[in-house]
Amino acid sequence: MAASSVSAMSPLCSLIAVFLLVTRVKGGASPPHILLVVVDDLGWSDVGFHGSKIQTPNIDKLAAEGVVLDNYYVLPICTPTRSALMTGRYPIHTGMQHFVLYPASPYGLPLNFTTLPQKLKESGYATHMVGKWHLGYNKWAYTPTYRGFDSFYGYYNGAEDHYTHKVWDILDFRDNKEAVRDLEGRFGTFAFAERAKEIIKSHNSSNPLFLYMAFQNVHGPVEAPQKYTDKYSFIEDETRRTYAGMVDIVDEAVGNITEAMKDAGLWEDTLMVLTTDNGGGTCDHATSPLDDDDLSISIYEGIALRAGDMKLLMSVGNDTWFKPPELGGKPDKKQDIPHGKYEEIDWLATATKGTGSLLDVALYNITADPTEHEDLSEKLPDVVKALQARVQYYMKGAVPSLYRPNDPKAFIKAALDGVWTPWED
Ligand SMILES: [Ca+2]
Repeated sequence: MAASSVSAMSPLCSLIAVFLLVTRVKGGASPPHILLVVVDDLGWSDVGFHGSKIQTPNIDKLAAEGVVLDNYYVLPICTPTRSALMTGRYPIHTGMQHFVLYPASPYGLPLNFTTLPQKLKESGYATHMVGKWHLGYNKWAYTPTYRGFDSFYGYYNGAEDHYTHKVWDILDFRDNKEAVRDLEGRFGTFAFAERAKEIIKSHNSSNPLFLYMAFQNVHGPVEAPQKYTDKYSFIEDETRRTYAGMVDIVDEAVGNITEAMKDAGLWEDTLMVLTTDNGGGTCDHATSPLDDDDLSISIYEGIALRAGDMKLLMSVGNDTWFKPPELGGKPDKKQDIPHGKYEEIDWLATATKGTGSLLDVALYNITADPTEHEDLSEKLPDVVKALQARVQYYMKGAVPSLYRPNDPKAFIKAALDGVWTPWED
């Protein structure tokens, strides 16, 4: 199979995530303020309004007042899903479909794609980003303040120590372009919430505000101040208990930020969206719908396409997931593909290797059969055909992955500067 179509396969795979939308926008001509909150790797069952014992009163209140989307789809890992969020495009169309960017990855979200903050700036928005970028920084042109954000306070990579702000033992923290070297010991989420409050407080309310809050919580490393973990002493597993504390912290931050918007008189004209980027990172003891190690970062579903009640899967691992145990399937319901075993470019080849075979097609009525046990592909061939045609439509525009291996020069520059920094300019 040609590289381009191979690359096109996996990024359509999906996971169900936590999402809620709160709109209090009054009628009128001026555009609303937008607060876009991404909670990294937040698990499905780890919020109060989904029945968790982890306390998320602020998020629960927003859910009660807003719209909860219980069933929607995202990409399975950080960089691809964030590239989609910033461009509105499938990663197969931007070249960002490969795994996540590493600190020395010599590429990023291609500069020819317009980003969400760039479009909002055209509409008169003040645009601010706080938190995790993870869309490239090999050159300054790839960094947030060159991609549509008026200001940036956060880190370029995928995750760092929450207290030292180091990735692979080197600092990764910026205030716009300047390295921030005095935050040692301060838990990142507190600093992010503080900056958000400052942005909100100093915003001129006659202009629309776009604030992209990309929390590191609840992504690993699993760390939290004891004050927050002590509330969860009933959780025996220490990692899970600490993770619960991390969720608690981010809920508190959401509460503080929304409160700041109320104090500043912005809230009544604000569209707020809260989502996770890829669902629960089970390796960090979050929960995911299928509750299995590393599932959140797998390409488990191959191609998934949803239209109305129907969901089409193509090229998925043909193990036993499509045959539940009560019908004779094995209890180990799937063959997951640990992310470390991905081929560098060719995800489908990896999938084939990992699973032994691929199931060509499966079709489910998600409304009637939410756990996807009854494959309707033989009963409804016309639906399969229509959805396959749609997949082909998307795949026509697919481009090869931009993946390139780590560049040693990135490490040299970072070591010299004492901070991860663009190294190709
Ligand atoms: Ca993530």
